[in-house]
Amino acid sequence: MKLHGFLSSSAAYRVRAALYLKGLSFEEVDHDLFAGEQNSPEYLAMNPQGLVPALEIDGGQVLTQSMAICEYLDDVCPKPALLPADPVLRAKVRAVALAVACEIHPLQNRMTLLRLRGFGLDKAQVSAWTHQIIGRGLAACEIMLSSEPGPFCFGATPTLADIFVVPQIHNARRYGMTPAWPKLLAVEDACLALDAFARARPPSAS
Ligand SMILES: N[C@@H](CCC(=O)N[C@@H](CS)C(=O)NCC(=O)O)C(=O)O
Repeated sequence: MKLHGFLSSSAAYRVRAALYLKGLSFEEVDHDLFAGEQNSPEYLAMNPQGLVPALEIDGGQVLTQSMAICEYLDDVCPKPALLPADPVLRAKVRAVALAVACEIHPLQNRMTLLRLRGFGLDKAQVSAWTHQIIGRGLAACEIMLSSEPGPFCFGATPTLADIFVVPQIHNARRYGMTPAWPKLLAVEDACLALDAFARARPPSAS
Protein backbone atom coordinates (compact mmCIF):
# COMPACT_ATOMS: atom_id res chain seq x y z
CA MET A 1 0.00 0.00 0.00
CA LYS A 2 1.06 3.57 -0.61
CA LEU A 3 0.02 6.30 1.80
CA HIS A 4 -0.10 9.76 0.26
CA GLY A 5 0.27 12.25 3.07
CA PHE A 6 2.27 15.09 4.52
CA LEU A 7 4.30 14.83 7.65
CA SER A 8 2.55 17.60 9.58
CA SER A 9 -0.95 16.53 8.46
CA SER A 10 -3.01 15.36 11.41
CA ALA A 11 -5.37 13.49 9.07
CA ALA A 12 -2.42 11.52 7.65
CA TYR A 13 -1.23 10.94 11.25
CA ARG A 14 -4.55 9.13 11.89
CA VAL A 15 -4.03 6.73 9.01
CA ARG A 16 -0.36 6.12 9.86
CA ALA A 17 -1.40 5.21 13.42
CA ALA A 18 -4.04 2.77 12.11
CA LEU A 19 -1.56 1.16 9.69
CA TYR A 20 1.08 0.76 12.39
CA LEU A 21 -1.44 -0.52 14.96
CA LYS A 22 -2.39 -3.24 12.53
CA GLY A 23 1.22 -4.01 11.68
CA LEU A 24 0.66 -3.36 7.97
CA SER A 25 3.59 -2.37 5.82
CA PHE A 26 3.22 0.62 3.56
CA GLU A 27 5.22 3.11 1.58
CA GLU A 28 4.76 6.78 2.31
CA VAL A 29 4.70 9.56 -0.28
CA ASP A 30 4.89 13.10 1.01
CA HIS A 31 3.02 15.89 -0.80
CA ASP A 32 4.11 19.34 0.31
CA LEU A 33 0.82 21.12 1.09
CA PHE A 34 2.58 24.47 1.47
CA ALA A 35 3.98 24.12 -2.06
CA GLY A 36 0.50 23.21 -3.38
CA GLU A 37 1.46 19.69 -4.49
CA GLN A 38 -1.99 18.42 -3.45
CA ASN A 39 -3.46 20.49 -6.27
CA SER A 40 -1.28 19.11 -9.06
CA PRO A 41 -3.24 17.45 -11.90
CA GLU A 42 -1.61 14.10 -11.01
CA TYR A 43 -2.70 14.29 -7.39
CA LEU A 44 -6.19 15.58 -8.22
CA ALA A 45 -6.63 12.61 -10.53
CA MET A 46 -6.15 10.45 -7.43
CA ASN A 47 -8.11 12.59 -4.99
CA PRO A 48 -10.31 15.26 -6.60
CA GLN A 49 -10.66 16.91 -3.19
CA GLY A 50 -6.96 17.85 -3.18
CA LEU A 51 -6.59 16.56 0.36
CA VAL A 52 -4.25 14.15 2.07
CA PRO A 53 -4.38 11.37 3.10
CA ALA A 54 -5.10 9.02 0.21
CA LEU A 55 -4.28 5.34 0.34
CA GLU A 56 -3.41 3.39 -2.79
CA ILE A 57 -4.32 -0.22 -2.23
CA ASP A 58 -3.59 -3.40 -4.16
CA GLY A 59 -5.22 -3.35 -7.57
CA GLY A 60 -4.61 0.36 -8.04
CA GLN A 61 -7.69 1.60 -6.19
CA VAL A 62 -7.34 4.82 -4.22
CA LEU A 63 -9.16 5.39 -0.94
CA THR A 64 -9.68 8.84 0.51
CA GLN A 65 -11.01 10.35 3.77
CA SER A 66 -9.11 9.19 6.86
CA MET A 67 -12.17 7.72 8.57
CA ALA A 68 -13.16 5.68 5.52
CA ILE A 69 -9.56 4.51 5.18
CA CYS A 70 -9.31 3.48 8.85
CA GLU A 71 -12.62 1.60 8.62
CA TYR A 72 -11.43 -0.11 5.43
CA LEU A 73 -8.25 -1.22 7.23
CA ASP A 74 -10.39 -2.54 10.08
CA ASP A 75 -12.53 -4.48 7.59
CA VAL A 76 -9.65 -6.15 5.78
CA CYS A 77 -7.45 -6.59 8.85
CA PRO A 78 -9.81 -7.00 11.79
CA LYS A 79 -7.17 -7.45 14.49
CA PRO A 80 -6.53 -5.46 16.58
CA ALA A 81 -10.06 -4.07 16.22
CA LEU A 82 -10.47 -0.31 15.95
CA LEU A 83 -14.18 -0.52 16.73
CA PRO A 84 -15.65 -2.43 19.69
CA ALA A 85 -18.18 -5.21 19.08
CA ASP A 86 -20.88 -3.68 21.28
CA PRO A 87 -23.17 -1.47 19.12
CA VAL A 88 -23.60 1.23 21.77
CA LEU A 89 -19.88 1.46 22.33
CA ARG A 90 -19.24 1.48 18.56
CA ALA A 91 -21.58 4.46 18.24
CA LYS A 92 -19.80 6.24 21.10
CA VAL A 93 -16.37 5.59 19.59
CA ARG A 94 -17.55 6.91 16.22
CA ALA A 95 -19.13 9.95 17.89
CA VAL A 96 -15.81 11.00 19.42
CA ALA A 97 -13.93 10.39 16.17
CA LEU A 98 -16.56 12.35 14.24
CA ALA A 99 -16.49 15.19 16.78
CA VAL A 100 -12.86 15.66 15.73
CA ALA A 101 -13.33 14.89 12.03
CA CYS A 102 -16.46 17.00 11.44
CA GLU A 103 -16.62 19.70 14.08
CA ILE A 104 -13.02 20.53 14.96
CA HIS A 105 -10.55 19.67 12.22
CA PRO A 106 -12.27 21.20 9.15
CA LEU A 107 -12.67 24.53 10.95
CA GLN A 108 -8.98 24.73 11.88
CA ASN A 109 -7.32 23.28 8.80
CA ARG A 110 -4.94 25.25 6.62
CA MET A 111 -7.49 26.00 3.89
CA THR A 112 -10.05 27.41 6.32
CA LEU A 113 -7.46 29.58 8.04
CA LEU A 114 -6.21 30.89 4.68
CA ARG A 115 -9.77 31.82 3.75
CA LEU A 116 -10.22 33.67 7.03
CA ARG A 117 -7.03 35.63 6.30
CA GLY A 118 -8.43 36.28 2.81
CA PHE A 119 -11.57 37.78 4.37
CA GLY A 120 -9.37 40.23 6.24
CA LEU A 121 -8.83 38.64 9.65
CA ASP A 122 -5.34 39.29 10.99
CA LYS A 123 -3.03 36.61 12.42
CA ALA A 124 -4.15 37.21 16.01
CA GLN A 125 -7.81 36.92 15.06
CA VAL A 126 -7.20 33.68 13.16
CA SER A 127 -5.23 32.33 16.10
CA ALA A 128 -8.09 33.22 18.45
CA TRP A 129 -10.45 31.38 16.07
CA THR A 130 -8.36 28.18 16.08
CA HIS A 131 -8.01 28.25 19.87
CA GLN A 132 -11.75 28.70 20.27
CA ILE A 133 -12.67 25.92 17.83
CA ILE A 134 -10.15 23.42 19.17
CA GLY A 135 -10.74 24.40 22.80
CA ARG A 136 -14.49 24.03 22.63
CA GLY A 137 -14.27 20.79 20.62
CA LEU A 138 -11.71 19.05 22.79
CA ALA A 139 -13.46 20.19 25.98
CA ALA A 140 -16.56 18.39 24.69
CA CYS A 141 -14.50 15.26 23.96
CA GLU A 142 -13.12 15.39 27.51
CA ILE A 143 -16.68 15.31 28.84
CA MET A 144 -17.75 12.57 26.39
CA LEU A 145 -14.92 10.39 27.73
CA SER A 146 -15.15 11.37 31.39
CA SER A 147 -16.91 8.23 32.60
CA GLU A 148 -15.09 5.81 30.32
CA PRO A 149 -12.42 3.54 31.77
CA GLY A 150 -8.86 4.25 30.61
CA PRO A 151 -6.17 4.13 29.74
CA PHE A 152 -7.41 4.64 26.17
CA CYS A 153 -10.53 6.59 25.16
CA PHE A 154 -12.76 3.55 25.55
CA GLY A 155 -10.93 1.12 27.78
CA ALA A 156 -8.00 -1.21 27.47
CA THR A 157 -7.23 -0.94 23.74
CA PRO A 158 -7.02 1.97 21.30
CA THR A 159 -9.95 2.57 18.98
CA LEU A 160 -10.87 4.99 16.20
CA ALA A 161 -11.54 7.54 18.95
CA ASP A 162 -7.88 7.51 20.03
CA ILE A 163 -6.77 7.63 16.39
CA PHE A 164 -8.69 10.88 15.90
CA VAL A 165 -8.25 12.51 19.32
CA VAL A 166 -4.46 12.15 19.67
CA PRO A 167 -3.57 13.91 16.37
CA GLN A 168 -6.02 16.68 17.29
CA ILE A 169 -4.22 17.24 20.61
CA HIS A 170 -1.02 17.40 18.55
CA ASN A 171 -2.63 20.10 16.40
CA ALA A 172 -3.69 22.04 19.49
CA ARG A 173 -0.02 22.29 20.48
CA ARG A 174 0.98 23.13 16.91
CA TYR A 175 -1.35 26.13 17.14
CA GLY A 176 0.26 27.25 20.40
CA MET A 177 -2.28 25.89 22.85
CA THR A 178 -1.42 24.13 26.10
CA PRO A 179 -3.92 21.28 26.34
CA ALA A 180 -5.11 20.92 29.93
CA TRP A 181 -7.77 18.23 29.73
CA PRO A 182 -6.69 15.49 32.16
CA LYS A 183 -8.55 12.63 30.52
CA LEU A 184 -7.34 13.53 27.03
CA LEU A 185 -3.76 13.97 28.21
CA ALA A 186 -3.87 10.56 29.92
CA VAL A 187 -5.19 9.05 26.68
CA GLU A 188 -2.40 10.74 24.75
CA ASP A 189 0.22 9.36 27.18
CA ALA A 190 -1.20 5.84 26.84
CA CYS A 191 -1.22 6.08 23.05
CA LEU A 192 2.24 7.56 22.68
CA ALA A 193 3.61 4.77 24.88
CA LEU A 194 2.65 2.47 22.00
CA ASP A 195 5.12 2.05 19.20
CA ALA A 196 2.35 2.57 16.62
CA PHE A 197 1.45 6.08 17.77
CA ALA A 198 5.05 7.03 18.56
CA ARG A 199 6.07 6.12 14.99
CA ALA A 200 3.03 7.77 13.44
CA ARG A 201 3.46 11.07 15.25
CA PRO A 202 4.95 14.00 13.33
CA PRO A 203 8.38 14.91 14.74
CA SER A 204 7.50 18.08 16.59
CA ALA A 205 4.54 19.98 17.88
CA SER A 206 5.85 23.26 16.58
N1 LIG B 1 -11.80 14.90 6.15
C1 LIG B 1 -10.50 14.70 5.56
C2 LIG B 1 -9.63 15.88 5.91
C3 LIG B 1 -8.33 15.88 5.16
C4 LIG B 1 -7.60 17.22 5.28
O1 LIG B 1 -8.17 18.26 5.62
N2 LIG B 1 -6.33 17.16 4.99
C5 LIG B 1 -5.53 18.37 5.00
C6 LIG B 1 -4.24 18.12 5.77
S1 LIG B 1 -4.52 17.68 7.46
C7 LIG B 1 -5.18 18.75 3.59
O2 LIG B 1 -4.91 17.91 2.77
N3 LIG B 1 -5.23 20.06 3.27
C8 LIG B 1 -4.98 20.52 1.94
C9 LIG B 1 -4.49 21.94 1.92
O3 LIG B 1 -4.10 22.46 2.97
O4 LIG B 1 -4.48 22.51 0.84
C10 LIG B 1 -9.89 13.41 6.09
O5 LIG B 1 -10.21 13.04 7.21
O6 LIG B 1 -9.14 12.75 5.36
